[in-house]
Amino acid sequence: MELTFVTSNEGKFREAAEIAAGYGIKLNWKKMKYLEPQGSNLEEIARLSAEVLSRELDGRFFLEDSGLFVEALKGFPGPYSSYVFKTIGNEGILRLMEGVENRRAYFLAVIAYFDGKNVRTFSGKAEGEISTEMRGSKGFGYDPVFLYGSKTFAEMGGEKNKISHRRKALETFFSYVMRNQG
Ligand code: ITT
Repeated sequence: MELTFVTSNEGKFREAAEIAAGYGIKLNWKKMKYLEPQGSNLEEIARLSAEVLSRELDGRFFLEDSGLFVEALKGFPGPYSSYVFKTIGNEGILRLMEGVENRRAYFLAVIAYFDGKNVRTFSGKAEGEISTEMRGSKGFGYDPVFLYGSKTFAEMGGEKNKISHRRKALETFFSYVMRNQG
């Protein structure tokens, strides 16, 4: 089976392609930016993005909206994760967290799949903590500041792909498409 993943983010595509291969699914990369409506939750944003994009693209596709939610920052950057990463970046997150004791955070990934007719969403979560310094050089985005146990995602490499938010969302999604489209 082949599926099309619409994303401008190479890290997201690389991880998803590896997970898909384990299901015997070939992922095609539609590398493009699309309009992301403002919204307070990722599910709503992912769903609306897919609905708008479905009028522009031919056939089935999926996209994924993800974000980092820091408890002590009341869920920031959350839906603004992409913008915050491009502006203040990991250094900015560490600075905002200076002297903060509660370091709990989670990553959330929401996949929106357009099956040619309707949009369906699937989500996955990974819980961890914000580190006190950047560590590791693998992965992408916020990986160097996201501690999962004793390692950051950027120190884990391939292990991240076994337990991540993206992994969990994709597992539910792939099981669904295999069940429903053979
Ligand atoms: P597309 O919308 O084109 O797919 P994007 O990078 O803008 O790409 P998002 O809008 O979903 O993606 O923004 C998510 C932000 O969170 C972005 O800055 C990512 O780098 C970061 N992010 C998402 N998943 C991550 C992960 O597994 N590890 C580290 N950072 C991640």
